[in-house]
Amino acid sequence: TPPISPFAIRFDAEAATLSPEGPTLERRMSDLEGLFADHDAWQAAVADGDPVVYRVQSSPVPEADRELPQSITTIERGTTAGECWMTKGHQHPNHQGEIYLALHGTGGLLMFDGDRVEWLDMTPGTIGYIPPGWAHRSVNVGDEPYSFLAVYPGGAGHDYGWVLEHGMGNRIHRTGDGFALRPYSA
Ligand code: S6P
Ligand code: ZN
Repeated sequence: TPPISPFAIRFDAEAATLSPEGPTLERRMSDLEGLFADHDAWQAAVADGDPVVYRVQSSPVPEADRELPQSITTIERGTTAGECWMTKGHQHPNHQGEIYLALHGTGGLLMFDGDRVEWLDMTPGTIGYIPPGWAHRSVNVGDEPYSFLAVYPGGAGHDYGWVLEHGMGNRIHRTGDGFALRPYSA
């Protein structure tokens, strides 16, 4: 891909939009196979309307080496057998860092390096730093949609298989008065 020319991107934190717009991705429940602990509950949700769990809107900066793309992810509020709705989660194959800026709602950033687990509370204004080598997943633990801006190296890539193989160390469950982190096997 040839490098692109400088241009301005309009960032509307209130509306959680970037313009001009690049590609938009919609992830439905059926796209999250094998990620929730309760497979039957996941399957039932797919059969019952296959809801959109999250959307990712990108700016037109290409996902190519040395570029610095951005995207805004919005995760709907919901649970599947008590587990909070979340992104698939991925590892960057060539271990590059990334930042997230929380915009709306109440979320969290779950990170796992295959050994250690870290959780960051994400409320509007929080920048979460994802160091190289840490798989990352975003979780909506609040009562409204949770949105955040991501800025990441264009050549970082997305390894989703890593998460299917290794998990994310913890699962996030809704409780009576909030949420709880539970070991992955539970
Ligand atoms: C890309 C960055 C985000 C996620 C997005 C969706 O490096 O981390 O743009 O792609 O939040 O999550 P996922 O796990 O489905 O890619
Ligand atoms: Zn990433």
